Amino acid sequence: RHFRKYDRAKNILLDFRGKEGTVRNIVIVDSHTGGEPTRVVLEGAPDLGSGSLAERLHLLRERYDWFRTAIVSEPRASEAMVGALLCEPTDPDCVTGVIYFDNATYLGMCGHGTIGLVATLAYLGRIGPGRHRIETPVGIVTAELHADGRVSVYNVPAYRHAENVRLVVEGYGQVSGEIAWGGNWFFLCEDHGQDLRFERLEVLTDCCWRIREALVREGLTGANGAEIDHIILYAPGTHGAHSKNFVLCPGKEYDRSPCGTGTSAKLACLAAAGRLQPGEVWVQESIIGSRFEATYTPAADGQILPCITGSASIMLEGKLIFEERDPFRWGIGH
Ligand code: PYC
Repeated sequence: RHFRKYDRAKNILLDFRGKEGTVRNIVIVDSHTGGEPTRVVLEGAPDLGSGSLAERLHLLRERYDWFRTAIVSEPRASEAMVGALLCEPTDPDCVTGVIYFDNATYLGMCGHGTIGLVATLAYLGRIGPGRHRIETPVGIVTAELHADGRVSVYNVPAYRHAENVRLVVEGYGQVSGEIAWGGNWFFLCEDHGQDLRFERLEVLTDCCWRIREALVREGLTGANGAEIDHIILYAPGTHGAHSKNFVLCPGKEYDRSPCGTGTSAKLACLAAAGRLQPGEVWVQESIIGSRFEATYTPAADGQILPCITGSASIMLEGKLIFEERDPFRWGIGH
């Protein structure tokens, strides 16, 4: 880290392994989806080659992680920001490829981010109403831009991995829940005993973090040992919503939106339990009161194909500046 150098004349950055990366002209558009921000990076990323999106994510993580922190960390962004790096897709039928990341890590898929990405592409005049395929590191998703600006995301297949998982959570006692995949790994909990109110963000964050620690302590994972890095608490919804949630993301930030991949995981659990029929609408409310509408169609092997609908608002377009004399240009703490 200490060996990073920015050569202003040549417009290159040498990272601590001596690799070069361009840091000028990082062109962005910011949006928010139900309160959760997305920063789409249009230009200026390091060259990640032409491998699969999963391979490019691996390269970004291993070699250019400073790029992630520079884009989404404070002081340039808020810790809630999710980055969406546009990439050339390997499948020519896709309108774009995308790699999502947040203040702590990289995301396989991101529902609110895909809604923000589609709204951004529409704002830029790159797409119009209709269906568009988007390549992600965990598969191709289809997004439909409706004439009124709403976006429906046909997500990757979701499934329940484990049910009735019991945990003893330090400071909170015993809870039970389900482990499910919806494009990321989730632990979904209904019997947490917490009052899901916005004023209680700190205690809700602490409770979820302790659940996450308990999962690690008990060696509980998703398929193939994957870390469960998203925790969701549920309560009855308000104003006609079926449910309200509090979602804790990997970097200890809560999702302001109802979480598209989390809602996909929820649908998989509801379907597996026979609590929601194919095509039936599930309205998921977030801790700040924003909403997604969700439905599913059954797929092979007990999996489901979720469809999540929401809308995003464009907030900003601009260019990021990295001054050499700025000690926090890669983000506070990086
Ligand atoms: O909407 O899928 C989502 C998401 C994941 C993390 C933050 N939002």
